[in-house]
Amino acid sequence: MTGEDAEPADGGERVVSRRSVVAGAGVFAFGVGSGALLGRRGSSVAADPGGYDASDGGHAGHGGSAAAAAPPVAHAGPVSMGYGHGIAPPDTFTRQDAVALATPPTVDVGRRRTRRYDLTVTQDAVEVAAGVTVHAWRYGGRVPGPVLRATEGDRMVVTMANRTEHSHNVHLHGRHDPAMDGIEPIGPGDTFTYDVIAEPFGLHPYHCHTMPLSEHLGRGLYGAFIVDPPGGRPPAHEFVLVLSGWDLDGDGTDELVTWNGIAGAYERHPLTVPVGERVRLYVVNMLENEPVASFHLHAQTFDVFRSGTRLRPDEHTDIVGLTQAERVVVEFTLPVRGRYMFHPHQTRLAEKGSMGWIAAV
Ligand SMILES: [Cu+2]
Repeated sequence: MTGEDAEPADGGERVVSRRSVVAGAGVFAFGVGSGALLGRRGSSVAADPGGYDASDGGHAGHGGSAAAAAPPVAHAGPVSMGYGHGIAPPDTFTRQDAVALATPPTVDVGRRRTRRYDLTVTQDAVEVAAGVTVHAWRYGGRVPGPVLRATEGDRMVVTMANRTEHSHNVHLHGRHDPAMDGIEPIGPGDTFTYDVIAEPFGLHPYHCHTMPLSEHLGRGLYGAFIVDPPGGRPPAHEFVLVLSGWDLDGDGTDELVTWNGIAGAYERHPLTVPVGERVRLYVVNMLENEPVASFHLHAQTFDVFRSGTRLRPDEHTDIVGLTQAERVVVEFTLPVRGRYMFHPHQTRLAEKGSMGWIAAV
């Protein structure tokens, strides 16, 4: 994302449109207020034992063959995959899809400019785990929505065209004119443009703020908003991880808990980084139905920058708690080749699809 008026190029639309096609005829319709999000349960969980091979640190797969015999997920409960959770992503979900969802746009820091973002809202059938399709509301054709990124002081022009039959809006966290706070509903077919200055630097969420909020967030209207400090941050391999859930049956509990919207995304397709180089994760908790979650990394400790709003770490640990809408920037290096597990330490949540790997290669 460079140049004046740069667009948020993230490849997300290509990724999700393919998943929508896959959803196909198995989708069940449901009305607003009925609660249930679910399409159907799939007929198989076709695990990919080769989802991670060249750099698995010497371990033999991560449970792929065991999962091949697993029953359909979503309501079946966790299935043993050795040290995985047994919730498989859609069969069509590729490594490229997983990386695209986690990769933030790059921003050339240091000079003020205007950045424009398109957060058109659509209602789409989206396969979020193998054989599990939901009726999602999406910003920019993906869940989470596109990663908004700017340098502190940039002008951000965010256009939301509402292509659904329900009102929505875009509420940015951070600091701005209250007239641009995104709490006024934007009706079906209408368009609204938010015009704000990006501040303060840090990591913020954005989300729909239309009633009932639980449904508008639960159906997928949220995303990450990175504001870089004027001088930037040190070079690093950067990934965005948004934790959220899917309440498939409308009971107020998430049957699936996901990083970047897809159950098992990073168990099937580990994020890879070079040994010994700085890694920076932008971690946002958008779980709507859980009061608290966390980010825990195995086999290494990390610096925590709470909300990313200061340049000195607040703590050094291997787990950081995250209440609702709370977020952290974490930084670490992985000095030894191998796979490093990550998950919420609320293991009940990890077992619902939010176990993942970072592989140092
Ligand atoms: Cu909404």
